[in-house]
Amino acid sequence: MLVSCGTKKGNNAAETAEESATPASTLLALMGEAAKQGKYMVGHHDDTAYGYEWQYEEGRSDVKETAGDYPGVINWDLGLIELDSAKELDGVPFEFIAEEVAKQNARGGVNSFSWHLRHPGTRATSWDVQPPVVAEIVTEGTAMNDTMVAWIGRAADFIGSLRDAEGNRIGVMFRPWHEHTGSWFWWGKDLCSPADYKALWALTRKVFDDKGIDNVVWVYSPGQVADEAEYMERYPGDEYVDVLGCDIYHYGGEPATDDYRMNVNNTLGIAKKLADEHGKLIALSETGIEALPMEGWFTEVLGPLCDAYPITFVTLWRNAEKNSKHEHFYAPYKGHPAEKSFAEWTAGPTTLMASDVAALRKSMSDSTRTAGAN
Ligand code: BMA
Repeated sequence: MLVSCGTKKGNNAAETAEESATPASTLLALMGEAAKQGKYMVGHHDDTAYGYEWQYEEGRSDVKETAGDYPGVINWDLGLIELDSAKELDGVPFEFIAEEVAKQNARGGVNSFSWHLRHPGTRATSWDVQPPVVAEIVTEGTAMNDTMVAWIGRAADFIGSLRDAEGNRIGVMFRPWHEHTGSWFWWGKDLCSPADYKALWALTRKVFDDKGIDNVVWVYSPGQVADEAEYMERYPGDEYVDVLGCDIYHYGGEPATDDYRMNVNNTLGIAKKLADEHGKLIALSETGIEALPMEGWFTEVLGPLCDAYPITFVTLWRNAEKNSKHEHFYAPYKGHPAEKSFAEWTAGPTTLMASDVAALRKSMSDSTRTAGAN
């Protein structure tokens, strides 16, 4: 039997916005306003934790050192929180993440979370796809269901614990069960049925909702798709999702630039059409070209693609410290040849860095106050 989801109505961030403001509805309104103004936040994974040539140095950020400001969005990963680990899968301590989330929020920026969690059967990594396990996870009364309820609970507790200096919950994005249109993670398409995948989302939402977690904007992040049917085949439903994202990387270097353009154009085009129909926002939830072999990539490739769609954010993957993983970086670092293109793109009128997001928040709260005074 599939786990039936409890909460079908009333707790979607967009619906709640009309009733009473929550950290989630406030964040979603900010993201909607950005998209409405034809602007998008620029994101970077693990931005203030480490960079190409440093680790855990207060205030540092490869993005800030090349673009002049912190990113509009910092993405973090929850992988290993399920096992109660003190550090996530790339070694970033969860306590550090909670502090950095508050700092990013205080400077006006936004935070988001991905989750590369372990395989609940083998306890190996997300990339351990055998044996298939989602069908059992979503079947009530099974050991796997119990395990996953506990694991999701730990993720929910952490997200719910994120607070600003005044003790208020910080609104964040969460994009669980990502890239499921491929089969490299154990929740991928060849490892479970569409119904089981959707039930996994329902289970996730039920655990979060039962705990009263009200600070999550939910992002659906398939990989690139061929058509609308593929984008929607495993879509959990409008009541579970706020943003229609996609994770698409530029593989194959310069010769494959047109393929990357085609993939992004095709999937963002599909996401835009669906978002209009379903009343959702869209995003390029993960992207990048590893080690930036094209120095003009941001102004010539990524920027024009992002500018062509009403996305609310675009996130670049991490800058692994050079001795921890060889040439695995997606934003430039000081002195990298792509620095100029990155600085130009992020200084342009459509991109929002942390201080731009802060200004947008301020303009929204000013106009709310003005409206209230009238
Ligand atoms: C991948 C790589 C890995 C990393 C994982 C989770 O794309 O960056 O090195 O462990 O993401 O962050």
